[in-house]
Amino acid sequence: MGFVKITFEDSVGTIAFDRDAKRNALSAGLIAEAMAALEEFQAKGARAVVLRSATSGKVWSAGHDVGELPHADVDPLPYNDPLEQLLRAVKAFPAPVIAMVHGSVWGGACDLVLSCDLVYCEPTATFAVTPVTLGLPYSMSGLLNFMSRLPLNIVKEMFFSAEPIPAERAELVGLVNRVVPSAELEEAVYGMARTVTTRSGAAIASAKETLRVLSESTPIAPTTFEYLHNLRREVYCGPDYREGVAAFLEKRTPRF
Ligand code: LCV
Repeated sequence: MGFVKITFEDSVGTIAFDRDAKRNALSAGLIAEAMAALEEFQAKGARAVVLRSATSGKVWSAGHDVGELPHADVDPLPYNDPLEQLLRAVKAFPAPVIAMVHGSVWGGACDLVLSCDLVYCEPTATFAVTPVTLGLPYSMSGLLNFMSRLPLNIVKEMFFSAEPIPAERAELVGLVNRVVPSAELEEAVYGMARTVTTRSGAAIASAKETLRVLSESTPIAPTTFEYLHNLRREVYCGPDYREGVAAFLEKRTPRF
């Protein structure tokens, strides 16, 4: 227990990741606490939520806890994966969720940032999407989330290279709403949160849910879904995924 710190003040909830020993890797335990916090905030009628790191150190979150990924031959990002559940909970929360980013963001944590409604970061923040370093076939819903937020060529650059995108470029391509000097980040984020609390919560909740449904409404035929799922299955049942996870756990460079 104790993987997140939560506060609730003036109708604004804050969830702060507090697992620096593992660079705020999003484990099932940390996610369970974050999900419970969202439920508590909703019960209290929160008008905004801030997602941040308690340490404000080098790493905002190292992404999915790789130690909790299946090692081979099993879909690593199934619908009921804890991180997938958190992404859906953030998107469905009936008030704006604001990502306040200090430091580097990796893998599934990038998907989490892009599941938030607004993203603010400080100048040293970076954003990297890393499934190809694990030989991992990313989820269709995750790819769609990036596609709905970023130009396709930027999505492909991020997913094909796994290279971190620095804050200045992240703002340029629309990954973040604003880059703010570190000393001003907290005020910028909570200032926006306060502004949102003075607007109609009902109108915001309706607009947020409408935008979510419209941005996810990509009708595909069942055979198309099966085709795409088979593309992923061939990867997570293949040699690259087995090698990628093994290399990570053995702290060595993968050989694909
Ligand atoms: C478990 C970790 C992790 C971690 N899990 O500190 O997007 S997808 O599809 O890939 C998705 C499945 C996903 O999100 O996969 C995870 C993607 N994340 C990454 O590739 C980032 C992996 N981590 C790193 O590159 C480094 O840890 C960073 C750059 C984040 C921080 O480097 P730093 O030198 O500050 P260490 O690498 O020494 O890590 C400190 C401890 O945190 C663990 C890591 O194993 C180490 O644990 P021990 O002290 O027990 O050895 N750790 C880091 N990331 N994602 N555990």
